[in-house]
Amino acid sequence: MYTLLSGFYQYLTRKEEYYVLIIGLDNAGKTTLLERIKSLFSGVTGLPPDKIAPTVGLNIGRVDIKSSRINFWDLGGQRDLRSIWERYYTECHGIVFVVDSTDSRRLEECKDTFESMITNDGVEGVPVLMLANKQDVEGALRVEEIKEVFNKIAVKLGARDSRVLPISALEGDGVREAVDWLMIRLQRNKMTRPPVSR
Ligand code: G3D
Ligand code: MG
Repeated sequence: MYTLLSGFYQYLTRKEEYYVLIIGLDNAGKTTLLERIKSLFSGVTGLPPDKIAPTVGLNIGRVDIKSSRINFWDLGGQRDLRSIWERYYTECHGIVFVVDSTDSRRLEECKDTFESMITNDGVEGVPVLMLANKQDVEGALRVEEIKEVFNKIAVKLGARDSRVLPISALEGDGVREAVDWLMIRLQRNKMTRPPVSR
């Protein structure tokens, strides 16, 4: 009887786990975004912005949404850390690429980084969400302007789901919508990249 009940309990509490990479150049706002997602979706207050140090290695955030668990991996963005990203490509279910919309000087570097990610065999078929961050800053590039730059390489995205959305990780604007978009795509892409069942 106990086995039966505990089996039933496990069935009810079973979660599908997904892994999502948060990548982008250093200073784009990846860790701020991760902390914002954690505070929005798990009720845990994230680190205050002045406590966020440049990421060396990996920050992990785990949030439960409905019957799914999403593990966000915030990978460091400094040039010499980017080579590590591809080790995670084959295991992830989705990718969030964060762009600093206030840094037009590094837009070209950002584009090259995006292109080398998107053309990597390991990410084939994985939904990609590009976030134009820091929209709260006056004079920041608008989504349309960011899209224009990246449209040139959009053909390389192939048939996968992709989108560019505006956010402010610092103030939280657009973050919920971004995660909602991602959730739907992860579910939709289940056949190609099945979640881990726990
Ligand atoms: P990273 O993890 O991609 O390297 P961080 O980036 O999350 O460490 O953020 C880098 C800097 O950008 C931080 O400022 C952070 O507060 C700021 N930032 C992140 N998101 C936003 C945003 O949406 N709006 C604004 N205005 N700033 C943002 P500091 O000054 O601490 O270096
Ligand atoms: Mg960081």
